[in-house]
Amino acid sequence: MQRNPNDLPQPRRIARRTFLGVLAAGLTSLWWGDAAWRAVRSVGDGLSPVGIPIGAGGWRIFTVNAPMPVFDPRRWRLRIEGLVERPVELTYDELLALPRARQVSDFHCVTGWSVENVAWAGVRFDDLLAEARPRPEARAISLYSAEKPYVDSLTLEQATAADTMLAYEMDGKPLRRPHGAPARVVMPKMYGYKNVKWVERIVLTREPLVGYWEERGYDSDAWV
Ligand SMILES: Nc1nc2c(c(=O)[nH]1)N[C@H]1C(S)=C(S)[C@@H](COP(=O)(O)O)O[C@H]1N2
Ligand SMILES: [Mo]
Repeated sequence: MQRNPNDLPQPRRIARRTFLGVLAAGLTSLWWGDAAWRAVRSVGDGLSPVGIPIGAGGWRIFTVNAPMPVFDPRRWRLRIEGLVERPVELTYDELLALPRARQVSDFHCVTGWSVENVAWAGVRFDDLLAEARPRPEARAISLYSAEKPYVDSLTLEQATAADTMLAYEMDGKPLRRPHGAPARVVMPKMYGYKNVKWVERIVLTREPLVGYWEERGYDSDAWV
């Protein structure tokens, strides 16, 4: 039986003191430091996403395991493996060299907030996967985050649907750390939890795997 996401406990309101503290720290770059993440974790119940209601344009920053991954352009690699003829490992420059796609789309979190008209640039999944040559039996991809153990999946049909990409730019700038630098999934027709941040490994599989939040009760049928 599939549960209705609305039956799940909603994220608790961040306590006023914590909120003011985070807000004050937000005025400095220190805000993205580990202290803020300890504050965030202290209000989370571990059962529902905790979003930090700060960021331009109504974004809330979601994370399940502090501290957020740090992107080092020289060491970063994106692995593509599983049911493929040729597993590949891309550097950041190699990712940027793939055919570039752009789109403007809305973003919806299942907990009820949205951001409209986000400008993204990135790579379409058919271009991204082409070099690895998916085998005919591959029907889905698992998208593993550098933020462990976050993972989710898309069928190949969903991954190659219009407006779906692995994005490396948001609103004209390289993706920032809290939004998943250097690369995140953007699938505007599905809820935010499918939009895995800090993607570092893509595995081709026969069946879509049950994602992090799906294991905790959200619907695998994540269409908005
Ligand atoms: N690695 C990782 N990716 C993630 C999440 C997360 O906690 N960790 N949260 C998801 C959820 S529930 C939402 S709504 C969006 C939020 O994106 P944002 O943090 O850029 O606002 O990221 C998604 N991707
Ligand atoms: Mo979400």
